[in-house]
Amino acid sequence: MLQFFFEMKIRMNAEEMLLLLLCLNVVSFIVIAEPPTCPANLGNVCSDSGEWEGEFFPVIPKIKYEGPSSKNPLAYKYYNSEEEILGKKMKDWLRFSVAFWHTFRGTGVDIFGAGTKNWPWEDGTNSVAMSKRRMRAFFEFLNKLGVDKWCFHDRDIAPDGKTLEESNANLDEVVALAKTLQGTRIRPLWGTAQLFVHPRYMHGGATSSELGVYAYAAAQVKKALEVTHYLGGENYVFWGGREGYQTLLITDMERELDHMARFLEAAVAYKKKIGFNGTLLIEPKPQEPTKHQYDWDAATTANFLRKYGLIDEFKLNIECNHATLSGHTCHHELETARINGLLGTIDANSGDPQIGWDTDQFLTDLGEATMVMLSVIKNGGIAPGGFNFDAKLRRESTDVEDLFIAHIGGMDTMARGLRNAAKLIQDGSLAELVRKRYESFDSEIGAQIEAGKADFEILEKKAMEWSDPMVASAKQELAEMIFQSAL
Ligand code: XLS
Ligand code: NI
Ligand code: NI
Repeated sequence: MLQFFFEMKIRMNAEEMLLLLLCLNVVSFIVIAEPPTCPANLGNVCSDSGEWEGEFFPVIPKIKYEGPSSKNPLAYKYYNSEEEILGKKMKDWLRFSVAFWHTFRGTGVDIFGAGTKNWPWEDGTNSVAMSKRRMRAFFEFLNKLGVDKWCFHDRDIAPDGKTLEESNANLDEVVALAKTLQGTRIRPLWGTAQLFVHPRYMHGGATSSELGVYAYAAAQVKKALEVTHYLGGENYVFWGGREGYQTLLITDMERELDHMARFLEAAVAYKKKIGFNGTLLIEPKPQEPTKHQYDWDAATTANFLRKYGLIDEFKLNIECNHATLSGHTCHHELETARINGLLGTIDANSGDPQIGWDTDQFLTDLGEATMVMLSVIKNGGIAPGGFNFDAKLRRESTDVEDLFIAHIGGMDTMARGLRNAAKLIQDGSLAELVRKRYESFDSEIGAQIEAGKADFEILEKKAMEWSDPMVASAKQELAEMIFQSAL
């Protein structure tokens, strides 16, 4: 190789040499971008077949609660499913769900590099047989974790076919197996259609400029609603993967939004037609993949639903990482949804304050988890919604046990959040601070204002009578001190 470069150097000028090196670099990128193949040391166990002998996770025990003093990474320290907190079992407050796409389709790929995970059950293909084997691994994972809900996109559980009919048939085959594996205990928290990976969706699905794509997306959602219903799913989520724009110079925003509303109306009608009683939800996100996603945040989405008369047919799926991308906190988005009667379900994850995209990390911040649980408790719980771990292992975490550790950590964080929030509510000092802050409105004239009976003339008369009002301290630092003491 060195000799080769030496000879070439004589014949090439510097520019040509640079070009050659760049080409070689590109080639190496292409090589590393190959999908991971079956690890060589697994012999014939790893083939394009649904067969698999024995357990997928033989060294992982059923995960149990061992309490806060446990040092066992494969045990819950705070999540004790049957324990009652504020009159409800922890499992009923939290209603955990595993996201099929991240946990079982995440390869660790990023824009600079290939996948890093070599899960033993993967054979490098995207066949129906592989999908079925993966589904069996997934249900063993759920059972060992003790989680009884899951979320999926149609296309991450079964491969696209050459035609829509073939894709539907693939989905039916995998869904039939999932239905058996679910048994009587496990059900989807929600299903959804993946309307963003395939190139046909490059301009969007419901907001695509192409009529044929709109129809294709409708057919895909129709099928996804059917299979979610068939599996006993409790909800159905619309995340507008590419429902947005890159530039308004070529976008008829008004027309696209009208189309999206028509699409959702048709989904409501079809849901009713097939007798699916699950909740329909929209998952807001401000940007990524498009520069501007139409379902920017909870308030924008609520306005959209109101404008088009869909407000009683939908709720929101709030994702914490999307909340921070939109410049809000997760707590803000949950409260906005809650006070609008739209708090449906939660994608429990978190972003990175220094990275400006959807890093989908497991939530491990106790303060954040406590804030989240304060909203959930105020809402009286979120059933039939739940906490879906829309979160993935970091690219550098490559052991099978990391899949368990990540979920255990995420569940324990939410469980601690619940315990802390309950402590704060039982203690009552925070609520007392808030009560006192607004107590001037607990008066006759305050009641008149809140009932919409105080016009400007009445208020002017009062203002003159009272003269300049005394304004009390907000006590923010005291509130923060009380909050911290519960963590
Ligand atoms: C992507 C979204 C997605 C939805 C489901 O950012 O979070 O994963 O939850 O389509
Ligand atoms: Ni999500
Ligand atoms: Ni996300």
